[in-house]
Amino acid sequence: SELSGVVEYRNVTFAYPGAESPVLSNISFTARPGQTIAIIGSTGAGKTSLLSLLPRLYDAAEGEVLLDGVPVNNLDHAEITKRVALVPQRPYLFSGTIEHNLRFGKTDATDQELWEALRVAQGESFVREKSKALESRISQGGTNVSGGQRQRLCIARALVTKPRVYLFDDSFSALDVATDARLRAALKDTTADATVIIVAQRVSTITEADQILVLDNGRIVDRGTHEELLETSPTYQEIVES
Ligand code: DGT
Ligand code: MG
Repeated sequence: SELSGVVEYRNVTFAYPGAESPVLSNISFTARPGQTIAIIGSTGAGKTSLLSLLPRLYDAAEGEVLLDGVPVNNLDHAEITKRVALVPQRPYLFSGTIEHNLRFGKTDATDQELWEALRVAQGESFVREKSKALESRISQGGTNVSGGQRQRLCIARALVTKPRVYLFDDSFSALDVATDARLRAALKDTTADATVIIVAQRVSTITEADQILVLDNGRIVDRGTHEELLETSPTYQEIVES
């Protein structure tokens, strides 16, 4: 339905298979359609691990991750990927054309839908500038596009699927500050009714989030808006100043 896309983590604790200690402890939060939830924290804090549990790259041993009230462990990958798009921290492209890469999650997308996704992802001009545009080939591993271009193509690929939930894992870090700002402004319109969870390095990327979760050593140590955290969270203040 129009209102779907509610994500809830309920007392989630997670250890990687074979590892002794958990990388996430007692994580609880809710993200609703129309909201942007940001996750910030130092390297190794557990941000990527946290995101990976929703599309079931891993399953949490304790607690529950729910999508529209249903534990994801009761959903298969097809049901989850219909509603959830993850833009991974290390975005990957397939060898093939740009078009093939953008249609990966929705093979029947029209060219118009691809261009619209590229417009939002700030990828329209560099694709248009290529002589074969959408039919340009991506070499294996995507080595003939820059890191920032690769990120934008992967964001566009997620947009093409029109998911209810977007997970952006540090997806804006390879972009210059101006492109980052333009992209987020365009995304704000396109994803207005969706649930957005953003992992970010730069505080400027997330100042407008409805809620920021400060992750430290696998735990949510503080939460609030940017203004609230500036007042209350020494960990957040440290990140802002770094
Ligand atoms: P980042 O991307 O460098 O800012 O760091 P985070 O916050 O995304 O951290 P994350 O979730 O990648 O890693 C958290 C901890 O989990 C860290 O101690 C490394 C460990 N870890 C990450 N991926 C794996 C994995 O696939 N297997 C095992 N055993 N440990 C992992
Ligand atoms: Mg990470």
